[in-house]
Amino acid sequence: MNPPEMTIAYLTKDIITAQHQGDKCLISRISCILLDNPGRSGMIGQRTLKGLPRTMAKVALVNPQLASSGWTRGLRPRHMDDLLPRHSLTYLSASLKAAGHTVLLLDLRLLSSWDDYEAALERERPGFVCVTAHTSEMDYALECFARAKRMLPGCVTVGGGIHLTMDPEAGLACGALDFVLRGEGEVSLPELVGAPGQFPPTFWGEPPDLDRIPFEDRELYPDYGERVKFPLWDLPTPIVDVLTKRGCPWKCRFCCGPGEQNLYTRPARYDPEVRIPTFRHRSVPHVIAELEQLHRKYAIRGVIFHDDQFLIRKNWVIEFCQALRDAGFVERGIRWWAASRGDVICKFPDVIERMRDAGLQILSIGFESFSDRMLDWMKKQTSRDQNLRAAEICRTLGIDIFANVILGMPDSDGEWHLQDDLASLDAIREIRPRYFSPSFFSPIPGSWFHGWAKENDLILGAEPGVLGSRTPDEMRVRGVDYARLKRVLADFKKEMGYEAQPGPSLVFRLKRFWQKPFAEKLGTLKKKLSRAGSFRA
Ligand code: B12
Ligand code: SF4
Repeated sequence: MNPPEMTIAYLTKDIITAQHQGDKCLISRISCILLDNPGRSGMIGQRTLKGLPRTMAKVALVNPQLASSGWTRGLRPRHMDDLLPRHSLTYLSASLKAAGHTVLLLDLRLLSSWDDYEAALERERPGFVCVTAHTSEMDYALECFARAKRMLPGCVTVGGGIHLTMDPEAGLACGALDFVLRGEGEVSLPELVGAPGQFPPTFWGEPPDLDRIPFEDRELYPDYGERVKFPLWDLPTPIVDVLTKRGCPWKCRFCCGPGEQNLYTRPARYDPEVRIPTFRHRSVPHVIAELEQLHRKYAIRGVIFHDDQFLIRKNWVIEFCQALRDAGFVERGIRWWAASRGDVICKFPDVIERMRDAGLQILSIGFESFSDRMLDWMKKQTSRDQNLRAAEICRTLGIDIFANVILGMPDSDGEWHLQDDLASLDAIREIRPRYFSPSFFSPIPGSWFHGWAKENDLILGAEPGVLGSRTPDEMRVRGVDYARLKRVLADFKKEMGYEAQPGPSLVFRLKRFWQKPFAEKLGTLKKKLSRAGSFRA
């Protein structure tokens, strides 16, 4: 046997033994080796993955993220929405590659126009065009399917993600979409790509064991090593964002949480037609193994744990903090960001302290409101008092607060009361969080409020780009004086010094400019000067 064949033989033997003995960590380590050696993964994938793919295909994974970003914005990111790789696609890519398929990324943020998208399809001629979609991006996702079918009539189109999971018809009705995979895709998408004839137009993906799927294929974004250097908040760079679990057990009425409980589900044992939530954690060693790999590859110093809620199971968090220490991350000064809630912080201040000791620097808190009446109406299951105490706990522990507040929400009588928003801003004035993230209420499809607002005819226009997002700029429901609210918010931000948009620092931008090849530098300079009106080519 020559050395590469030997590696395959050993890996095959090891993976079978590991599967036999249920050794999840070994399987995930082997998955990493497979990802690091894509040439090998196809062969092993074919022999070991469940569902044995029959046809190897070229699969285009499409991110239609133009609603929160824009054409080419991913090339020179100014904001998190321009910057971060899409987890759904990096996870799906890893599983497709492990099954032997070839993957191609079409992220609209990295392209310049629809012509560019079509040219890439024409050039690459993928057999499958798979598009992910949040609500806010649905129009762009439909356009991606339509153009793919027009350019390559023989290609198979597949849609997935939260919006299509909640409403597959919204996609199928366009006539350019062949399959909607509802729920999670790591197990079932490679199977569909291997044998599309065996699947109906709409079906549920099999929820994966999170410790048995390969780590995210971050190199799907060829410049990932550069992306991690982008500064976010005050975390030390390089920064990666990582997920440790799927799902959230709370049911806040403004949130698409019930939609997520639809997304991360499995069939009930008593009736396979009924879907029930499967809230799942990755094991601590599995997350640590991924962090170690990221540290080896990118020398990471900052981590964003992008779970909806970081502290759900206390014992998991305690074990995780200890594991970070044991693995040397605390010693190396790795600092991190995570999200939590007022009630949870009050209930477990000791765990928050352990998190701080293990490197937690910024805690994003979903305060949402400081009016008990509004918190009850939102079914947030927290109180004004808990929110204030949670802030105090963080202040005492020296943890920076990232404060989330919803403004412009009508009360149960359908009326909006400015005093509720003023009460929230007063509390923020008192807390003085390091970061302030206000949003304007949106009855986002999938949330309880969407049904309520529709019933009460409160929705102002239903464009997915507007309803699917919460940025504090759009008019979304009747009865809110948005002009006044915007003025109040602008004055408040100015008074508190929050008005500057978080973006890359001047030093970072200069450094990035300096690293460019000479011709590109010249092009950028010309563009800047012509924008300023002082340059004529
Ligand atoms: C992390 C995160 C972000 C990050 C994104 C980081 C990144 N690198 O991708 C940031 C902070 C940038 C972000 C921004 C926003 N977000 Co966000 N975000 C999340 C969060 C917490 C996790 C998403 C995630 O990565 N999950 C893990 C991956 C693996 O799961 P997944 O995306 O569901 O993908 C799986 C399946 O859906 C399926 N699948 C997905 N796509 C496809 C495609 C095909 C073809 C197939 C077959 C399968 C498939 O397979 C995947 C693997 O199993 C979710 C909540 C949640 N728990 O899902 C909210 C969530 C997705 N965000 C939401 C919102 C509203 C936003 C914003 C619009 C907020 C705003 N500014 O107003 C923006 C804009 C987002 C956009 N692109 O349009 C909503 C979306 C609701 C909706 N109906 O659309 C969610 C559900 C939160 C909520 N509960 O309300 N977000
Ligand atoms: S707002 Fe946060 S805690 Fe509430 S359901 Fe959504 S993700 Fe869960």
